[in-house]
Amino acid sequence: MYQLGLVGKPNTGKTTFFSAATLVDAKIAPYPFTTIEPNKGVGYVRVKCVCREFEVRDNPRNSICIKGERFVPVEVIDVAGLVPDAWMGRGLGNKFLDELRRANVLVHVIDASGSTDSEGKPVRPNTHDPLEDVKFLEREVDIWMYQIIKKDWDKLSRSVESGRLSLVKVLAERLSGLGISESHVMKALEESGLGGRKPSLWSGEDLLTFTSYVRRISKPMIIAANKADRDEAVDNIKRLKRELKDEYYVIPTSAEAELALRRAGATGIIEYLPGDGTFKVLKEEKLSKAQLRALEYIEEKVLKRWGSTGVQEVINVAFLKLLRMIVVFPVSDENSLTDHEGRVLPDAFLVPHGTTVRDFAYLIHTEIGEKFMYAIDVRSKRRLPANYLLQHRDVIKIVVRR
Ligand SMILES: Nc1nc2c(ncn2[C@@H]2O[C@H](COP(=O)(O)OP(=O)(O)OP(=O)(O)O)[C@@H](O)[C@H]2O)c(=O)[nH]1
Ligand SMILES: [Mg+2]
Repeated sequence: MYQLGLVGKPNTGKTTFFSAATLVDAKIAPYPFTTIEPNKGVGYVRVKCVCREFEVRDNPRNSICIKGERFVPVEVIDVAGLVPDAWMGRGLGNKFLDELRRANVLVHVIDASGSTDSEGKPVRPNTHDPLEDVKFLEREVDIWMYQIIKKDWDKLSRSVESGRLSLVKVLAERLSGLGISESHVMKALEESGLGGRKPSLWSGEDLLTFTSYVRRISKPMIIAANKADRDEAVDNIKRLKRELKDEYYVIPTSAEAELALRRAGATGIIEYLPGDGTFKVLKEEKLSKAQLRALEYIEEKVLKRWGSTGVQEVINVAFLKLLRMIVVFPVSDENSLTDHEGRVLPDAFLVPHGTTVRDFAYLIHTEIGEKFMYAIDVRSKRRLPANYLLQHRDVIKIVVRR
């Protein structure tokens, strides 16, 4: 399963975001370092299902369909907070970043209300500039990677220059523990312009430049401007969006609001679909005065102000825009849209853009890949060649040799 990692300084709402996205209970508290061991759970990318278009009732297996919206699972991991100079051992250090090795995308959760200092201690709202947190986190992650690369760099660069080892292979091997591949390294060498330069001539600065490229390529990041329900966050979010527009998607979020709505939704007191801009109270009599007030607050300060709580949007933008992934619906029968067991539209798979139908066949099962003959586009009933590039929300049938 693809994985999304939540990062940031302590006390910004990472665990609240995690719980809101996964409905897994985890400790949330208004002080730093509440989380020490990582939390893991399943969250969802939300896409329009194809069931309504095909006018069928589906029986999803690997995903969930609610009111024509398909929720495709992704793993969410929430780690401890990171403080400036964690790489030197401050706070909890940066060892726990190793937990993010499998993360395909990072969500930097910041406190947009400016009410926590650089270490996550509560301060008066708007006395800390959240923009600073963005730069600090990039640096901490860079140094974490840099330390891994620079170990016996001299020895490594000599073996590269003597022709015994290839630079790409050496770097990829060094970084493989962080989930970084040869293609990530190749891209970073190319984009940084360092590919043509002898490794023994790389300065410390060059190494850091390379690290920063490889970080952006292998762990792309999106910003959740959290605590957006607080009035102090409003101007900050405008400024963050403006200042960071060339580098980041900045999405206002209220993780706390999302958690409250999801929990109320799970008990059936309200009807709420993650990502929606509205909710409906179903059992008003079950709501306490405090709960009613909380719902009014959410309506006023979050939904009317921002359109949604932002949590679902963050997950969607992370996978569908930043990683440019698509969702594909495979079926075994192009007429009934079922699998072998008669389930209608059973699966929805998240795959990288650029996936061909043959790649997709291999993703489903090696044997299906090996026996692949052609595919059928269920909408047009046309045959698709092996190198057809899958499109978002394609429904396909794969035909294999017997
Ligand atoms: N107003 C507001 N408060 C929030 C929001 N999200 C989280 N909080 C509060 O922020 C505090 C910290 O939340 P956590 O989720 O524990 O933060 P964390 O980033 O996981 O903290 P560490 O585990 O210590 O790194 C708690 O008091 C939350 O209730 C939000 O959207 N709005
Ligand atoms: Mg936490």
